[in-house]
Amino acid sequence: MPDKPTILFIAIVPPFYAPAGVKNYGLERTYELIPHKHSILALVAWLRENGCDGHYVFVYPGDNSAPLKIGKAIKAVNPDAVGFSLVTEEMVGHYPVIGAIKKKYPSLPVILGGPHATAAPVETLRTFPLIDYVAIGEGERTLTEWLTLIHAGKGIGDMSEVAGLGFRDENGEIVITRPRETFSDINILPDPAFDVIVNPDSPAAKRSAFPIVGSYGCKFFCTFCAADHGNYRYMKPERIVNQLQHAQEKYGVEYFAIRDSLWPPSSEGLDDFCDLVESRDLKIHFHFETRAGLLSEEQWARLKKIGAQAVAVGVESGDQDMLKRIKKGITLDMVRETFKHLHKVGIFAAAFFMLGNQGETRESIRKSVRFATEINPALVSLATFRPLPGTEAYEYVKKEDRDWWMRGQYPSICELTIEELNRLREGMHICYPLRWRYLMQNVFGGNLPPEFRSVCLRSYKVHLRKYLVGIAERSTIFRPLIHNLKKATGKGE
Ligand code: B12
Ligand code: SF4
Repeated sequence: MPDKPTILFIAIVPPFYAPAGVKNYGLERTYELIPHKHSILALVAWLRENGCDGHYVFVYPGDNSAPLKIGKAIKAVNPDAVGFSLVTEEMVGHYPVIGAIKKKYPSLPVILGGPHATAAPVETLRTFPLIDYVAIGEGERTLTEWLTLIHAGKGIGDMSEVAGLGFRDENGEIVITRPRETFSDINILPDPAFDVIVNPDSPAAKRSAFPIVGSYGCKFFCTFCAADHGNYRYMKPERIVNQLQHAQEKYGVEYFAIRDSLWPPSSEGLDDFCDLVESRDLKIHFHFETRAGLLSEEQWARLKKIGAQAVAVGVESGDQDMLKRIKKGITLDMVRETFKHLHKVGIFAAAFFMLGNQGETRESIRKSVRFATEINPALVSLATFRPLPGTEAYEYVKKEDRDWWMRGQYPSICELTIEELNRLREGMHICYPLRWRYLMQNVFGGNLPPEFRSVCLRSYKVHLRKYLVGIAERSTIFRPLIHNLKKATGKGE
């Protein structure tokens, strides 16, 4: 047994973290994504500050050596418990790993936290009998209290005083303890334990898009999102700049992926952030996600000056009634103004749209298409809506369809079928850049720096090829030719 309460976190990382590297927002330079879970970094840091310890082992999907790697980590750490931090769509993929651990180490307690456990604690314990405990909501204090009891040899009979916990009692009945209070000020939390994911001697950190998250919850109420709505807290700009500086000095990081769902947290805090980056003379580059209507043209210009390269704006729909229905809290005019600033300043701007939210119609999709071409971003990203537990939109899903994530087939909650939505999404992705205005704004004209123009030109060429192949595949003259070509190059059916 370890000398202090110790947990080993285990994760199968999502495929987009594959070592081959990805191109963030289509940027010319390739940055690697560090296979991490921000929750785990936050929890490990807290554990260390509070008399406990935490370790992390990750494996890639389909890796045959995964059981060996996990087994080695369990042997090396000899933990009191193992922990998982999962979103809904990871539950099914991770459960066999939990099964394998339980088979080999039946007495090792398993605890699950994160958005799925928080949104559906009772269902999780009912559906996944090998999960012993679920942590509901913010996990720092729940975990230290629980782990300390586990380390002291306590079991389910002693857990009822730990807030924010779910488990099965001696009779198999599910017990949910009183709610865990949230931190009113997250500035008291330690910096994430980056050392569990990055090795200072590895060149990988230098090539990475280094992850930063500086907020808990969200102040908005979008119906498709499972964030802790209305309970928004964020770290002071100084805390974030310290993290950037630390990562740069210790690991040689140049590029940061600010992962908050909403950044900067406020228009007012932005000036402090920029002042700090400038006064410390940090040479950084970064991208982030933001909300329309938050920043002025001057603020966008300042962000560009201190290293902002790309930004994704959650637009979701080009139909004002849809925006209202999904409680997005923005207007189309706010979006128009934001993209006007971004074009003027010359920041690579992506617009994120969703297809298939509640009340979506063919007409509202037509409006989204028209709106996307009007605001004319360098990249349009479209996602087919998935109704996640913990969201308001989940209430629109028929009862019998609510376990869709176990089957891997998400249901539609609007008048279009999933097949129709996916077809439209694909078509829109292909056709979006194939316009003269796109080229004039993002390639031949506009204010984007040269490396981003070439990204846009490449996007144009890739989609033009797809479009032409699509036409040819449908034509009776070219179809056999393409079939034979694909066969000859090994890309065929
Ligand atoms: C940052 C972020 C990302 C980042 C980084 C994710 C990562 N791996 O760290 C990126 C952009 C990569 C991402 C991707 C995705 N995300 Co995301 N993401 C977020 C976001 C904005 C913040 C999460 C965060 O890091 N918060 C800070 C940390 C410290 O807090 P936390 O994660 O809430 O963890 C706390 C508790 O949950 C608990 N806890 C968590 N794990 C554990 C484990 C144990 C053992 C214990 C005791 C406690 C515990 O304690 C933590 C500290 O208090 C949230 C929205 C939000 N505002 O919360 C969505 C969110 C988590 N994402 C979501 C989704 C759906 C996804 C994707 C599936 C999207 C997609 N289709 O690709 C992928 C899946 C990625 C993955 N497999 O992890 C959903 C999950 C909803 C659900 N029911 O599943 C959320 C809630 C947004 C939404 N749309 O509703 N995401
Ligand atoms: S989608 Fe973004 S802005 Fe809306 S509630 Fe979720 S985190 Fe907040």
